[in-house]
Amino acid sequence: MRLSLTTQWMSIQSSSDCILDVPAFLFRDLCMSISLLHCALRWIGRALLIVGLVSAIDPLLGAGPPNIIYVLADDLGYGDLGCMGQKHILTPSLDRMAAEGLLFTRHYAGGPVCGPSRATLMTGMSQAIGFIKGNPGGDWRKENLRAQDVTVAEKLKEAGYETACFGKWGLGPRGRSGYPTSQGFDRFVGYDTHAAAHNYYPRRLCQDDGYVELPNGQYSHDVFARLILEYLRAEHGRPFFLYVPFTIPHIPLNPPDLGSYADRNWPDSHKKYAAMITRMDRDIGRMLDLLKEQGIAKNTLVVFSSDNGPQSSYGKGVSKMTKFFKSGGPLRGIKRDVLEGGVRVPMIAWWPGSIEPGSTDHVSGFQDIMPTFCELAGVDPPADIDGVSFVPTLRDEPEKQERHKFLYWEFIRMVGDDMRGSRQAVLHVSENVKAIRYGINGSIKLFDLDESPDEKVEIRSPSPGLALEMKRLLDESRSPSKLWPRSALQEGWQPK
Ligand SMILES: [Ca+2]
Repeated sequence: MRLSLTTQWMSIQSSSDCILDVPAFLFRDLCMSISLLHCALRWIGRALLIVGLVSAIDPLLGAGPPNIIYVLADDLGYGDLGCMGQKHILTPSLDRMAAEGLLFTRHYAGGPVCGPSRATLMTGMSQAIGFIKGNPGGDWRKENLRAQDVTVAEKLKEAGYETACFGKWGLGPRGRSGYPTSQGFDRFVGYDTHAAAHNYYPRRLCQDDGYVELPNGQYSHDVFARLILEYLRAEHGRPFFLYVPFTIPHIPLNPPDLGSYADRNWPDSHKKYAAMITRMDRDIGRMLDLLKEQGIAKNTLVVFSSDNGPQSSYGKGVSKMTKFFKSGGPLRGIKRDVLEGGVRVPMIAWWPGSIEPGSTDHVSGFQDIMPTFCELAGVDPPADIDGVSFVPTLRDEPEKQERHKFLYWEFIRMVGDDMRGSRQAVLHVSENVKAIRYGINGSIKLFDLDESPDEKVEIRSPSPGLALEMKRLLDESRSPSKLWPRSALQEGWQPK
């Protein structure tokens, strides 16, 4: 963030209007004292003005914490937005958000599929140390967030925030410990499980601890979009945290209309996919406009990202559609892969007046959201997380930014998955080297992401030290788990 703080101090340090020429007349000493006093008063006045300005823009210095809105797309690829190089799908609002905000080009999802990715987002714990290492609902393993798991919503509540979640939750069904209202959210409207979210025209949605019936043919995404605007129009006596995990562009591809794509000479699925993303983009634009209209944009941080890479063709690997749109951008891999395309996602942070426009290649991940939001809210994050606050990056203070040593992801193959075999990956951040292993007894592939960002060309002769370090990280980063045991990473393993 190129905070005006820096600019103000620089202008003072470069100011020369207090340098005194000593007058050569009789009352020289008296005049000099007056001048010095005058100069001192001007300095004090400026200092007070600066403190006032700074406290108005910097939540850490007294103006109170900002509102925070976190919008999450579902299965949106690294290359699906115009600001990330997309040529066919129109995303004018997100492009504008990126132009006005800070675009993170090295941001990583918590995992290659919904469940662990969202668990990391909510808890600040990566897949290496987190409790949920695979998809919780709708699969063979139905574990969810436990009562003792601390979410970012709980921490922000502790800091005095109002909290709400509209969209797809996926970390615990109604009536269980993982459900949003048991995990720090005052309000929840949406799908409690992943499987439920696969129907875009549901008869009802969860609403707090009950249900709300929907009219026939109601597209659920439109409900969430309307709820956001209602929420922003309502009076909030306190700062708020609004978490919006949209279901777009996850399958099924069945939006209410094809928008501006109706006449394109594309397969139907392509038109629908593009129309879904543009619909979501339109609603994000309405949200940003309303924040400005309400006069709260300058005290609201909005973050946008996606929970994993683009979808597969469910049984046939990378789909023709994903190839057509180049949804992964320059990266190789899709959802369920630990290749870059499976886990690297766009992230935009927008906060007019506080975050200067630009882009950053700071290596960050979903686990960093917890400590970042906690820092902005003025509350300590849980001690046992492995996320790193990126507030210094938001403030354009890279010299103060703590770096990750490594990032870890894994995918345990589940029954019915189109991916063959389980896999792990680790990114050694300072070396920018990635290690990928299919099965814990498999050979390790090493990629230098500077030399081969699409992970097609392996490092030919890695130094023995680097090879050993990467193997050690793959072997030892992972915390023990009864539910997703290390043995499940073996080739051919089947759940009991
Ligand atoms: Ca997903």
